[in-house]
Amino acid sequence: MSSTQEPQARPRILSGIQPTSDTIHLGNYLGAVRQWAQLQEDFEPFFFIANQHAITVEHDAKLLRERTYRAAAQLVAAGVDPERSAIFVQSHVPEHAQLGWIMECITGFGEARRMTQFKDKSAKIGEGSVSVGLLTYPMLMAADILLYRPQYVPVGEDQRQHLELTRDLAQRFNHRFKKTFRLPEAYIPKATAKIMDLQDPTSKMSKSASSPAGLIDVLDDPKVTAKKIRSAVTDSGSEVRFDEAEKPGIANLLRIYSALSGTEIEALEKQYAGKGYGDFKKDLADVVVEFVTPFRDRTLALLDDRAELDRILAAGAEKARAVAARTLVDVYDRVGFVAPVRSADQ
Ligand code: ATP
Ligand code: LTN
Repeated sequence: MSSTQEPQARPRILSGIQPTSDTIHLGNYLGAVRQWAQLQEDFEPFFFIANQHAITVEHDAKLLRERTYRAAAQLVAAGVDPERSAIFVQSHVPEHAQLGWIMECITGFGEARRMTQFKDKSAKIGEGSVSVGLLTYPMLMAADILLYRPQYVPVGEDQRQHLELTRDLAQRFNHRFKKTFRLPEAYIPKATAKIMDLQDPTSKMSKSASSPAGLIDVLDDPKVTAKKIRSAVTDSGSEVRFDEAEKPGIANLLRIYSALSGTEIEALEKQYAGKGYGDFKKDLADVVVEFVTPFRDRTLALLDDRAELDRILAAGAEKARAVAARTLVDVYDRVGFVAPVRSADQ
């Protein structure tokens, strides 16, 4: 049996996060990272910090290094257990870039240009100014995924198109050469796929939000966070009811409340029947502070021990390379690359 067809003890999952901010926001946490911690129970997990993706746009080297550590610390603080999950840095596993090249060579130029994220970003800064890396980013992402042959890829809704491309490329490769890759599925939790901005509940919460008041940064001072919740935009009327169309602000707050407290939205509606928005937001602020305070403390403690973070990342890269290197040997063979012979064997 060839190495990529070995049976897996537990089905794998894989996901990545870009180290492009000092702290993850509540959308990243509820939409992605929290699932990672939950899924590690039943799957064999690989989670990485996508530092090679982070240089597709202009960046500051010192900040990138610091944010890489911050991302690692936040994953561990969020409950991703380094004993159970491989937590690693993308550039520590060179097979990502190596398979990325092969993915680029089986992708059409027009196909790459049509990706929504590329179109949006190049429209914003102009096609002449965007890097070629931004164009080929989805092929690197396909390589990130296919190297590990995961069953699921937990991401937010905005990554669905990249997952579709990954499946297309896997199929194309399997068809053109030999069945090598498993077709991965996106794992997108319905309830928290999109957490909205607190000041503009029709846009998703994002680090590039127009106003910082709409964004809950998980490492912010909990007092600031509580204030942002209390001043979140609500809707006309005074009833705490889940109505996405009429009451997008309250619906978003109910989602956050339910996700963090584990109480069903219907039960929350009952609990707040006859009470106003003020009481509701005050209680939600307490719930959010109860979550962010220990999260922040754990993250800051981890950031104080860089040697421990280095150790976690080295162990993660070792686990990841063991899998990635085997896949790449098969891929190289199937595309017709001559295997290198060590001089000692000659
Ligand atoms: P941003 O929009 O803040 O720039 P991003 O998508 O670039 O976020 P990443 O750090 O690359 O941020 O994403 C980490 C994960 O968080 C991804 O799986 C993404 O889909 C998810 N995510 C980002 N924003 C939200 C949101 N508002 N609601 C739910 N999930 C989100
Ligand atoms: N493109 C993703 C980050 C990312 C990723 C991946 C996610 C890079 N490679 C592989 C899942 C699997 C983003 O911007 N959120």
